[in-house]
Amino acid sequence: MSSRPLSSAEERDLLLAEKPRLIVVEDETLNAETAPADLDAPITPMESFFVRNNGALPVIAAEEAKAWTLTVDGQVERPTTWTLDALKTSFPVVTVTAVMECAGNGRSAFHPVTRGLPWGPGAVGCARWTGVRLRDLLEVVRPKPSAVYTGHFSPDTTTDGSGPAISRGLPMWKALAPETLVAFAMNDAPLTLLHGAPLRIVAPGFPGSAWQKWLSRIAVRDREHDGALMTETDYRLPRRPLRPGDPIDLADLAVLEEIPVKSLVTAPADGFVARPGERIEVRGFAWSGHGPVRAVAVSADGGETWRETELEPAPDRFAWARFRAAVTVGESGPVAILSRATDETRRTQPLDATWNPRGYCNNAAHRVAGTVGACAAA
Ligand SMILES: Nc1nc2c(c(=O)[nH]1)N[C@H]1C(S)=C(S)[C@@H](COP(=O)(O)O)O[C@H]1N2
Ligand SMILES: [Mo]
Repeated sequence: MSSRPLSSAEERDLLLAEKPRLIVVEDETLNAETAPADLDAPITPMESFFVRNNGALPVIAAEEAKAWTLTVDGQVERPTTWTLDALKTSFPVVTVTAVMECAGNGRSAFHPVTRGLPWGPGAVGCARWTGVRLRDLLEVVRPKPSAVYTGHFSPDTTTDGSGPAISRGLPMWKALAPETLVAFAMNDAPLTLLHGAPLRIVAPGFPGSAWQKWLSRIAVRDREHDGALMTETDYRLPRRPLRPGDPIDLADLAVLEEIPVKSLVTAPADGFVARPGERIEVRGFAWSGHGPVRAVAVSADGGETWRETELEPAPDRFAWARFRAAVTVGESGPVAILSRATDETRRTQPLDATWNPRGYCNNAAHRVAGTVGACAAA
């Protein structure tokens, strides 16, 4: 692979051209999130979709992209390499609508703060993803009985070029799930370089880290994958709650799989101003890696009282569901609006985040704060 990393200046230009409204969280490897108000559409437009790179963005020339191949090997009877065209013509092409959320989304709200990118609430989006089912490819290569996990490989490297930026995988049950894709399109357009063109994994319900971009090889493994950012504390949660400062026993950490139930208020925006007694519409989206969302409650008094919202069914199992509620604000002073979702497994968002050493999966009820005042009438 002759891809070279992009310089920071080139990365910034690319981001600005494709996504002018994103909020840059870190610009060495280009990481940028979306303001909640820009997530107020059932399908997040490309220009608003967050970007997360663990290493340097690879430059993939047009000829290289055209000649791209995907090899599936490892614990299989028939290792196979496909060209892009062969993938598109050999298997049914399917589209799923699904949320992709970075495992570190919301990390900045943990106390005490942990290492990792200080994401606010906007490292999440919901898109239409088109590709072929990973399980159709696996049917051709025929995994051996020893197969338990996949390992995914891409050409992007750490910024110092010392090794792969990330190489994650999936447990076999998820690799074989009907929603898991090797995708080449997003929102009905070819994937862009920022989102992993020519090929990426789409693993609905799993955190973004599992959605390997610039995918060139899948190795079927007889054990949990141990590639870059697959071991130690990376993308793992304690099986039992840990308090800040507790010693960490690596054996007590498990790889993140399903993302927890969560919701996001997309209107009103944080810092809103309302008139005394004004009736305002609260709306947003809710999702869960464990299955469909069943209910979303909102509070307009900082969590004292809650009411159910009107919930529209999500268009797909791992897509987000729209909620709306009308609330009447008080006569004056600060007002805090919260949303809290419950999924079909009866998992509910906590009011406070469950702390963990690397600040993953902060699914505390989302809170937006505003002010009621006569001055807002003008
Ligand atoms: N090759 C590669 N794939 C990757 C990453 C990466 O750095 N390199 N980052 C992962 C993480 S942590 C996330 S959250 C998603 C972000 O995808 P996006 O940039 O398309 O939003 O890609 C995942 N796939
Ligand atoms: Mo991520």
